[in-house]
Amino acid sequence: MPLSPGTPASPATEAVLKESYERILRRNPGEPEFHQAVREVLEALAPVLDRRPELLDAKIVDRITEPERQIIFRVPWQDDKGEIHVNRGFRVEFNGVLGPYKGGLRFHPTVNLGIVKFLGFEQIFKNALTGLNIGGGKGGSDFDPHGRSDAEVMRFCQSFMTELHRHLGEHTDVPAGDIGVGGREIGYLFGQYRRLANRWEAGVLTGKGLAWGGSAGRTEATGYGSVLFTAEMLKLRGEDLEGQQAVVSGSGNVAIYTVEKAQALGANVVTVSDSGGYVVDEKGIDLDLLKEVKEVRRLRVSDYAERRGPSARYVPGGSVWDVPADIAFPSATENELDAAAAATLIRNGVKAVSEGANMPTTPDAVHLFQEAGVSFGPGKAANAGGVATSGLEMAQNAGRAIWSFEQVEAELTRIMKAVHDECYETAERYGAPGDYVKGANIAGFERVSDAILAQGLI
Ligand code: NDP
Ligand code: 2IT
Repeated sequence: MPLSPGTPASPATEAVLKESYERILRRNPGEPEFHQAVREVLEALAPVLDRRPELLDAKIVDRITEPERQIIFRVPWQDDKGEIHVNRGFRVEFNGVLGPYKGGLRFHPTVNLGIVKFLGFEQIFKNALTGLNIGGGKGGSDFDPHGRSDAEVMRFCQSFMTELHRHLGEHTDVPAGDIGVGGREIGYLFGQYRRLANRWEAGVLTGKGLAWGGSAGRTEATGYGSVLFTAEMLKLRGEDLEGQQAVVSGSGNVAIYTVEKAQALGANVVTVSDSGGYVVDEKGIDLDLLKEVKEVRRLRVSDYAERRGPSARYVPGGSVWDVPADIAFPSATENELDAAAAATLIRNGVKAVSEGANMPTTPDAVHLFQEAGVSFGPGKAANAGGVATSGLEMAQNAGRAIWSFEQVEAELTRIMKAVHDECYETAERYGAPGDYVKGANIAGFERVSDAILAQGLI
């Protein structure tokens, strides 16, 4: 399979891409998610590299796919019974040309170096697309917060930060949340950073509580942004969200605020899910109940169905993508929507797909959507509202300012439209109209590459 499908590159460019990709596979064995993320970006680059040979001469592809720094550390902690556990912590500082490394922390048993590298690599281009000065990074641990008490989570976070703090700083590296890391965890992490650094350095973490340096709207931002991106895609089809049936996967931060914004714009959202199964609710998801079950009580979507009454049905296992919909919002995790699921969605008439999660759609599924004329918003564009609002939090912290929810939402709306338009226009300019995947990858790549060229051999 050539690395320049659709828009064949010159033989010289194709050869360079192939050689680089083979080297990446050799040097990063056993990291399939990282390979997948890199391949998707490389597949978009042929026309850029053909037009701009200086990027080939500067070996930008080799430089951009090698992290600036990778930190792996031991995280020992004690549970409530006094038993000792040892987890592994990661922080990959992937690319800092545009600003301090920026990206979330993920606490989930599947976390390993390859997962963190895939997420960090995506983050470089996503952050570039926001137009803000933030570099790309990601971190996390194979710690599983499910079923742990607040005290256990606190002890884990304190131990994690005891090592990580020496690598962070408001001008150096600024983590935030991701899967398994929300407001509670950010609070414990910030408290430990403050003790160790002896600095009340608000800009060192984003997603903080509103009373101590957090930004209004950060909790909502990723989900809201994903819906706003969808609204822009639909506008080009002469449509909006009013009356559209929507399916959402996941029931965490991104999913909940996707439901909230989609409902506010008139969509009928009928599903949410978790790793155990999904709920289909004929009357539309009851947002207050969902928040109560997930945010307050930290329960499962099966508990939502139990409390909701006859309109809701819990389907253990199974695929949420079997539920017919006009719009699909994959908002749980990577590779959760495969080719079979895409075929089902297409058969059921789906018009738009917006990746609230990072890389939730497998490459085969992406191609099926694009061939079928479905508007497909890739994660590095569609879910950029979260990190963009983290950028706004950093701006408020730097200026010791507090913006209103309305101010933040207005800025988020402006940024999501700008991200959409840049992806759309870049795809047109490079001969792939309507291909937001190519548009996002090329636009992000060019912004980062130009900064690398300007900053010399780094
Ligand atoms: P949360 O931890 O709040 O929620 C994660 C949700 O996804 C839960 O419902 C969880 O179910 C489900 N899930 C996680 N792993 C799996 C799995 N392996 N299989 C099935 N379901 C799974 O995380 P977020 O909502 O913050 O993150 C969701 C996605 O969005 C991730 O891909 C993340 O990288 C991405 N993202 C997050 C941003 C943010 O600001 N938070 C910004 C941009 C992207 P269960 O409880 O059963 O594990
Ligand atoms: O994937 C992501 O963009 C995030 N988890 C949010 C990162 C951030 O720094 O806000």
